[in-house]
Amino acid sequence: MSGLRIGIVCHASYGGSGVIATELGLSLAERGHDVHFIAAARPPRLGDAKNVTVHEVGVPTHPVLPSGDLGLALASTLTRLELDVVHVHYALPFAVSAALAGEVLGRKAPALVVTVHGTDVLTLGAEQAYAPMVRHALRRAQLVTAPSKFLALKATSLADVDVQVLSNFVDTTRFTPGAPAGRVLVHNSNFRSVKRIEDVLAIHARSGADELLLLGDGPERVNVENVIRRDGVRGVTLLGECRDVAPHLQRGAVFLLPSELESFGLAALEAMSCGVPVIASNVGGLPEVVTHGVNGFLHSVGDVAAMAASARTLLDDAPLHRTMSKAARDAAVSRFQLSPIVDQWEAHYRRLTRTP
Ligand code: GMT
Repeated sequence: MSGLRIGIVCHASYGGSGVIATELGLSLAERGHDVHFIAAARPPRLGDAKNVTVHEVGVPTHPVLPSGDLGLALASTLTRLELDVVHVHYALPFAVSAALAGEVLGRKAPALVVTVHGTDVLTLGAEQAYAPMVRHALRRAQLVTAPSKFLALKATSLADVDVQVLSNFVDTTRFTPGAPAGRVLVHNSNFRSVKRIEDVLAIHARSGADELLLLGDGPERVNVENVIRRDGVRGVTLLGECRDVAPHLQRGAVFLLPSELESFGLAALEAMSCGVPVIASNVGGLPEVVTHGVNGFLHSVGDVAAMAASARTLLDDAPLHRTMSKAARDAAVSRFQLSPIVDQWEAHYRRLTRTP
């Protein structure tokens, strides 16, 4: 079967949407497709992969347009690439750019696939300033997907379109169980306020853990450092952004994700694949990933006392930890493995381009 020319549009970030887009594109390239990444910069998890083409979208500025316009520059790039399929990860601004490029190209337009990921439809995309454009773009797409039932419902109510659930996934051959380094807690995020990292610190302080590994970086970093100093929180290691997070996850006994909201929680899934049970908030799509009492614990947002008590239980009760660790790994392998989910993507692209 001939390979397709597939464009993947994503944020060049360590965030979950960029990770999923990158892993999907790399898998498609391994399967013989001609994969083009279109982004503001090279997505970090691509590393030095040579079997894909990266188009870094330049955004010219001018005194009359001081911050430039990524959305328009991206749309222009898309008109030049002669793609069969363009798959955008994030509605805003990418789906809008791709819809605009499609209007320019007319009958030569590639099939448009939009995967919404979170803030793009939950908050930012629902703002009056952007909602009409997001709605228009979702309606123009041949396929709109969301990684969880929770987000699919939200996207449907925003745009009144059919949204299919196609789950996020994890490479269970790379994210494998390691040797936990003792009473170690781990958290991995883009350090935005929605992640409630102060709760992560408070859970650590009350749990009796020896160490907390903080992976990632973002706007809350300075605040986190200040709280650590102010409250004398001990045993915290700030690792910053890491391209390969698996070795750090493998050191953990428990993964913490006490977010205000998550449409899915890819960071939790990567930890589960490493056999690390998760303690998270009972919100959004997290209950579709973590099963309370089986492979982790879910508590109300902000219930630091309950989360700390669950962490202490897992640190102190070795047989329970072993059972939950195995259940976490089993869930990742049985429900979220990369290959069968990439099969589903491929089938959608083939159907939309009507190639044999
Ligand atoms: O939308 C965001 O807030 C950022 C986005 C990202 O790029 O990481 O995160 C969302 O997409 C991830 C991948 O699907 C999900 O794992 C995250 O749960 C989701 N974040 C939120 O819903 C806050």
